[in-house]
Amino acid sequence: MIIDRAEVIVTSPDRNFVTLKLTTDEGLTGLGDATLNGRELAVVAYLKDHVVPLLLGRDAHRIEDTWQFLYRSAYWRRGPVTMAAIAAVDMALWDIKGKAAGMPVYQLLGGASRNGLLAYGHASGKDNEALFDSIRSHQEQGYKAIRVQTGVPGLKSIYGIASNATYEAMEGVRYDHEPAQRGALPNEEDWDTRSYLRHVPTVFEAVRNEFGPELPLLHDAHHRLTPIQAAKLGKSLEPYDLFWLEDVSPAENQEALRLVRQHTTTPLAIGEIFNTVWDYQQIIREQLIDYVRSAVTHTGGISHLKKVLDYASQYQIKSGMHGPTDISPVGMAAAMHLGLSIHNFGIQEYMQHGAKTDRVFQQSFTWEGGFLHPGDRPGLGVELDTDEAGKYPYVQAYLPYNRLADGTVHDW
Ligand code: EZ4
Ligand code: CO
Repeated sequence: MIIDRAEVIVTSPDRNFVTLKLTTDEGLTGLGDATLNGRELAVVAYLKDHVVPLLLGRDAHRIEDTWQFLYRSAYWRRGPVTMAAIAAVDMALWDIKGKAAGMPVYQLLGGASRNGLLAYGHASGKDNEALFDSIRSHQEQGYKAIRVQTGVPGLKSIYGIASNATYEAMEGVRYDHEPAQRGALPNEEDWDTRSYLRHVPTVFEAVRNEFGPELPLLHDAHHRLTPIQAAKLGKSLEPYDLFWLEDVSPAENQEALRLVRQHTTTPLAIGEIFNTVWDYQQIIREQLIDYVRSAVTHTGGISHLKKVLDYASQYQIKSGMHGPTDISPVGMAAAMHLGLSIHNFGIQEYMQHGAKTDRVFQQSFTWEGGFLHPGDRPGLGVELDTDEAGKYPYVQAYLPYNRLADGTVHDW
């Protein structure tokens, strides 16, 4: 079975998505997600100019060989653009293999290790009242685990809070929350670490008082803290029994997690911006984290992320795959097939896409009682409606960035 056609489809129904579509000489198609938020067109060029020409005529069944060929023959290894491009090829080939076998991809990965995937949603509010409403509305939708982000007194707009601008851009769709904003320039947000560190524990205390001890709660510090600040936050949140504290410090310094770990028993999750197993080498071996945050889309596909998670499983470290709105329905489906099959599944982030996105990507997953399941259609179970996709051309959009009160650029 030969790869006969390879198309890169860019569409922006509610936000930008990049999808690779492979077609075999037997007429089977496979989809792969290559969306890299705010840098989408770099991956499009990488695929179109340098990968598509290499794929045509290759054996569609040779997934591992194709992965190794693309990774090693580039010479320039790793990096978000390269690994998103390879991820898309890998996903599309798994999709094709599933269709050829007449089986959902999770069956090819070893079969189901559980009945469904516990998923968490994003609750947010600029103050506690708005946050509580958002938590309640998530519980009404069935969520059994909830990420909590709030405004910080004195800061205008910060990461993780659904804004009115977002609602307007999304034409009323409740995205809670979509950080990329359409426009020619990135939005500037403000940041103050001391206010944040003072405020967050009070929010979790209020949430525990209102919602009780059972509800699993998560929080994302989004790379903003130094190791000692991160340690302090982990410690101050211990009474509120978090499911995890995410991205406490900039993730490229793996050693920083040693210091954090020495000071707190709050579970740590990291890795949404990692691309390969090498980014995890030290923090997995030294057991410095509890959850692996990589998305299939940004870590070289199902084949590579499975290797990372198998490595993590030797240390009782579990999956917590990234599932924001910038992971397309194809990338989400890939995460669900992988998550259902591995033994060390932890939790799946699930934010829900808008109605237009769901019309472009026809999906077969189910979401019931707080649990996801990829469904039993052969392959990944997602088809792309090219007519619908064609209605929504690419729109420039950027992630925001941060400045401190004195004007210094800070981590976002
Ligand atoms: O900011 O996906 O845990 N989720 C996150 C996300 C990221 C976006 C970046 O594209 O941190 O909201
Ligand atoms: Co995050």
